[in-house]
Amino acid sequence: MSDPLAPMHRAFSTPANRRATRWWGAAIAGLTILTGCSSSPTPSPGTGATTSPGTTGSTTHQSSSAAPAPSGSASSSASASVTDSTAALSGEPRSLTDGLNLPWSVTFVDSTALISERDTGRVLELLSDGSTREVATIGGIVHGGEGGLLGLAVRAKQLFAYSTGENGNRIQKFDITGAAGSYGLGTPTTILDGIPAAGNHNGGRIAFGPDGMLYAGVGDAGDRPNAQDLASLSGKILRMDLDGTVPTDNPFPDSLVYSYGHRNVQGLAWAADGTMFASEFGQNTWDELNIIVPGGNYGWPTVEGIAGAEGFVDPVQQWSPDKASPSGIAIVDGTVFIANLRGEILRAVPVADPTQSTDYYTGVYGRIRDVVPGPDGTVWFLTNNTGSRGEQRDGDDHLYSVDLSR
Ligand SMILES: [Ca+2]
Repeated sequence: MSDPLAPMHRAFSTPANRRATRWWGAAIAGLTILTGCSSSPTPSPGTGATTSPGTTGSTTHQSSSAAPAPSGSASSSASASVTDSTAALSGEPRSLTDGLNLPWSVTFVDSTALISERDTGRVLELLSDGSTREVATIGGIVHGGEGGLLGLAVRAKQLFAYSTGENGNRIQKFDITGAAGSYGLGTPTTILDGIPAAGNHNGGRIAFGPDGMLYAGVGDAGDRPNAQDLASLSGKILRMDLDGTVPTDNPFPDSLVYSYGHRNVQGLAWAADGTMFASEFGQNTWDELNIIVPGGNYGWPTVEGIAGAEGFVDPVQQWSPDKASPSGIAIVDGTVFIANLRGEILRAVPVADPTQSTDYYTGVYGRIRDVVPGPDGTVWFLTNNTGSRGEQRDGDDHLYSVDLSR
């Protein structure tokens, strides 16, 4: 723990990290193009400049700015040019179910969707007729503010849930009993407890990586310095085995910490090549989309957004919180989809060039909390208009499905 940089250097030399390293190299090459070639057909760099507004999607472009690169990562490859296209959403979203109360997360057991509700503590099952039934109510939840029942993830026939209990935030696992139409939960096993909790910044997203490990986005719980303290679980992305123990190949010995210097991470997803993405709420200036490398320091609270400061990994893209406030993310067909609350936008970012983005449905469906890969290549997303911050629309809240054009 005494030398945070040592694990970073070790991490950057691992095979798992070469993918990210290649991307950084490509980004640097792209920057050279942006800054050194006036005849480049790329749009003018700028944060959040909308170039082609439309009813279904508007494309924005942004400078990737000067990201500090891991040592030795410079590459002549320019594969991540800004000409890469984003998979497009097609047609109108269809409401799969409505009447949800502060839904927070959606995941699947076999082909059945399970939905968490933050304040009721319920896990719901989506039935084939579009109605929902209660699978279980998670016990021992301490409700208040942004705490409650948050992220869900399923592995085989076990449900993992991140919720706020009397000792702080915790991750529990449950055997899933029954079958579609009659799912239930067994008794809980708490695999991690005592994650600092607060009215705000509880993180709460959990997801399984391609390595089979469970990852959790944890907020700073309002105690900013903890994000830089490797002895604290606050302001981190954690990586654990399915029983909550530390994997032997985590970047810091005997520590669940996978990356640090985060303010509030509520979105985790992996590209087909294993590159890990995470969304993060900023304070007042910049919300972030980051590529996560093991042992990386993402800057909070020292810096926010693309700072170019030594020792910190910069986001690959940033947005003003009023145009974003990103919660869940999902990767489908080479595109990172980002659910945005305050910005009321479903945003699409190409994995091949994460400095670009396309906005969908701005203001149409209200606050968007989560997005997941749906069946058959569709994209599913949850609204979040119930509760004190939302402006309720008919039938809120909804789970929607939308097609991708191919
Ligand atoms: Ca950051």
